[in-house]
Amino acid sequence: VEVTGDDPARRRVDEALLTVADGRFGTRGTREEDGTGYDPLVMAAGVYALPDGDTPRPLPGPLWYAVDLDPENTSSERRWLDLRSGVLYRQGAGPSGIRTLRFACLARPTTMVSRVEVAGRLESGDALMVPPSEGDRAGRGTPNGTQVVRVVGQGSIVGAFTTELRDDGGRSVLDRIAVLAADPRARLSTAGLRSQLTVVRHAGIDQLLAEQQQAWDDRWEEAQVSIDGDPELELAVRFALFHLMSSVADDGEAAVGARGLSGTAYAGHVFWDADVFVLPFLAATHPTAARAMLEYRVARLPAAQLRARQLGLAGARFPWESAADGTEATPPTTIGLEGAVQPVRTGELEEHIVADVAWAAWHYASWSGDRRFWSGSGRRLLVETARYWASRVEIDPDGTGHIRGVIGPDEYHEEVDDNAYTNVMARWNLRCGADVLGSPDPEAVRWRDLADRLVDGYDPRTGTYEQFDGFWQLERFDLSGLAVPPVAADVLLGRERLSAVQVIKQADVLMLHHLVPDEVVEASLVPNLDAYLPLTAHGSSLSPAIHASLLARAGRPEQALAWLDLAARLDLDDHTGTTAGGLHLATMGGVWQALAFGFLGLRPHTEALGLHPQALPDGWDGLEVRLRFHGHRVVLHHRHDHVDVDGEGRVPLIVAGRPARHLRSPVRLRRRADGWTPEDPR
Ligand code: IFM
Repeated sequence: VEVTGDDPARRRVDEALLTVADGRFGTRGTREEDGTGYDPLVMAAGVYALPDGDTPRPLPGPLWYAVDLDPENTSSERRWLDLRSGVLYRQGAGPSGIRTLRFACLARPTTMVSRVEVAGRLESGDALMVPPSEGDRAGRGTPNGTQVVRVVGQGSIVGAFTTELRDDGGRSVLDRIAVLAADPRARLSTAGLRSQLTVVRHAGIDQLLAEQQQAWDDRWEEAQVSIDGDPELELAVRFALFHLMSSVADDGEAAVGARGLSGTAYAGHVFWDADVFVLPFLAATHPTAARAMLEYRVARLPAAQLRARQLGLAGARFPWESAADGTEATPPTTIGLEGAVQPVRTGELEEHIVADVAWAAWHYASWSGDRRFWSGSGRRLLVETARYWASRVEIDPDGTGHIRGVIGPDEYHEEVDDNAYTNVMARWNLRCGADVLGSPDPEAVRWRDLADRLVDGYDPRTGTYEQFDGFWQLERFDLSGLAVPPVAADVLLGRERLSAVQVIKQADVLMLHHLVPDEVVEASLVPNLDAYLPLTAHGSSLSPAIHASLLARAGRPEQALAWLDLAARLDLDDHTGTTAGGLHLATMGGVWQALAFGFLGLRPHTEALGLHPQALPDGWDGLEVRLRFHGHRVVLHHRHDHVDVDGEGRVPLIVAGRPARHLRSPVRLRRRADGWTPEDPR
């Protein structure tokens, strides 16, 4: 992915696009010498500064790559991010002929490498480790000749580096290896850092570069996606996958903020974006990373239990926005367009996050077959979230169950009753929790009964779910007269007006068809797509890719492709004008889901991989997706009239149809009038 020149209007966007990260630390693609007018950032996953007002914000780390260079003429220089190796290159066009490379070692996370090469002389003192502008919270020193910088907030980040300067035929080459460490809760010592530095210095840049290439080769081998016949989309998809892989650690706990490690928008907080949008790609391609994401939730279960108790409820109430300690991190207010202070009610009311966390645990366990997780901390997540809903559901005198006063995924309508998404996800959570507890358990019996009583707004006459109680009574509004979606309808119409009309921010009812297709009425996808798509502003970046996935499943490939194109290029083209604040990781996860869950119709069943291939867009020659199911490698190649399922081992498959066929890979499925049929078993 290449950027040419230095367009001041695109600068911050380009910095986000050119981020290099290793799952623990991210470094935006700011140049070595860039200062004022740019937005440089080194960011550590899940590490925050002291709360600024009510909100913890990411603690900026030391700018380990900075070099004291004369400002370069950047108007026609080239920078490119090599997605195959995770290396950011720069080739200047000015007299110094500057060339640089930079990467975050995937093979040795927390180790960073840079090389700067210019005509003329550099001094080793030109290599800087610049503390972020955090005043007295940052310190620097040079114990034993190693430059060390420490930044302290709620947590802390320390960095140390070593440099090597040489002359290469009149050109100075400045190599630098830096190591960083972070702790979300404590002040770190630098002792471990120095020994790590000794080891990586001994390895040297060339070996680190070779390891980097190998580590990325291995990751792509597991996760590659190819779209034959549409190279532009293929590159955009790979760009998304690259950043998903870069943004999530694969051991310990992975706090995955809405913008990953590429920017500070949404204050680095963890939303359902992580559990529902990002996690599925990792569960299917690099399960240890998905597991680390769940460990983040598991470690914050006590905080969620405490919140439920404080609300007079049982179980666990996860925060809508989560930071280091697992308490609610949503800012209570924001400044609106006219400068007025507006309340933010999502932290109080967007409760579906509880079921979203449960769904992530179930989904990961189903894809990976990780039984230890499922019977240990996964079980605890499922049970405590179900317990929450059991205490939250109100039973009316007529025996029906209700969840009142919530915000659903459509945040344009606040404090609504019986939001279909929340109720159906709660119902799914109660049933799944009951399955985990087992039948003779009286609590499980009660949960099943509550689940059966919960209303879901389904109308069998129309085949649609009412998004919340009273939604169909709201004024009908012609969105097409306002602007072409995606559009921030709240900005154009104002919150008050929006709350009174049938305009929705993002997939809400339709998220059910996407996440829990067995929990909604069969064949209700099309009526709900037809009902809700015209009302959807796509004011959230989470929306387009999910619609692409559902349109593919509804057999409308060209319409699906239009939304997929938009989602895949959302950051590359800065469609929402917000990429400067960081990449939209949820959208990127949604892009993969549109291909895997949409066009290939994949879904995990307890013991088998579900497969329901859909029609591909005419312009594609084929779609190849690689993944793992229950530890076995699977390669799916869809070519319009047939699908090959290969890989290692004999993976059990359930191929959709009436009746569904139980098969094992490797197999070629041929499209016939009566559905997908195995061809000459191999
Ligand atoms: O989680 C999303 C939400 O669904 C819409 N507003 C932005 C959040 C963070 O991406």
